[in-house]
Amino acid sequence: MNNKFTYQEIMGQGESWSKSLAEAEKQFNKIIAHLEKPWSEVIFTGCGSTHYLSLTAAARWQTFTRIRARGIPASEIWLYPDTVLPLEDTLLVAISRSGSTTETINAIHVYKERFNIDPIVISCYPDSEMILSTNYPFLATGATEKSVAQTKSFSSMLLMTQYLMVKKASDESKFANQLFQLPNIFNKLMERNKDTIKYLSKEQKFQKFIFLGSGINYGLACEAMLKMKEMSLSISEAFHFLEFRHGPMSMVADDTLIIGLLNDATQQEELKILNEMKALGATTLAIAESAKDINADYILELNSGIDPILRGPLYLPSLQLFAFYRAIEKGLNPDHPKNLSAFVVLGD
Ligand code: F1P
Repeated sequence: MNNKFTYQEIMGQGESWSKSLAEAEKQFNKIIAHLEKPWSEVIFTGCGSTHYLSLTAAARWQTFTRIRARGIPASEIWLYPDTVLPLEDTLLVAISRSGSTTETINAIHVYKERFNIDPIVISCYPDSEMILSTNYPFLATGATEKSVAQTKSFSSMLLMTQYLMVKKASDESKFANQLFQLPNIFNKLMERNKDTIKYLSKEQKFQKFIFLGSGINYGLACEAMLKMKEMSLSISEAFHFLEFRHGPMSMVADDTLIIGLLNDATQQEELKILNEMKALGATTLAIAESAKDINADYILELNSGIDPILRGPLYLPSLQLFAFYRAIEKGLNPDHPKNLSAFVVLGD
């Protein structure tokens, strides 16, 4: 297990988060003026995992700053700009672990042609084309990883977007203090939940994995779904909680594990769906701040004390580890996922 670099990267996230926050502090003065402009909208963009990161960041950004924000796949900006780019000046935040993905590079070109503005680029590689092409780089060099499937790079770059978001707050210090607590929470979180995750990953009856997340947690559910696909080649889907009733629940049977990423404020409504699916034969796993009043079959408790808008990175490591253990259980090598490369470069 320990010889797999994917495992080391998953378990090294606490350290990566510390490095990324320290790096953010050092870089922020270079982009603060750009960030402070009176943007009418912020668009986050990326591909694959970093598209799901964009969804995750946008939902938090709009909730926290009240400025309109969207997460859009880079290929949509590149090839269908009129369907997604507004007319007025918009801040683009391009997110790319490699900084070399063709679609995201092309989306940046379209944005610069249309608005004559540089995007903020969040990436792990300082010498990448995206970073070298902008005046507003925001690097997470401590989050580079060997694995193809993004783990600590994803959560660290999410942390970087939350760092920028908090800087927009009037009472910044309250939220900034919470952000800097996340690395210390990581180790206790993994210690508390790893046995449940390992046990479930060995359960052979589970052949379908459904990740449910709503509001600020939908993008995280999508990313957890992708990890399960990339690492373990399992049937894995992601839906908004209440959307699952409108057809997809037809898939539920006793081979189905439903993983619900619960929101504090709406968890009673979300638990209803988990309980209904239990009645149809599914097994349920809830991830929540507190296990209190939760009647799922299994629970991963965060117990963080961190505001919901900032605790997003804490939902991921357990689900990344779940996908990792499931891959090992199936005799696969999560360090080298089938069919995939670390990033996608398209020919002419
Ligand atoms: C984007 C990406 C990853 C995906 C796979 C291929 O890379 O699509 O999200 O998991 O590794 O590349 P990047 O633009 O974030 O480097």
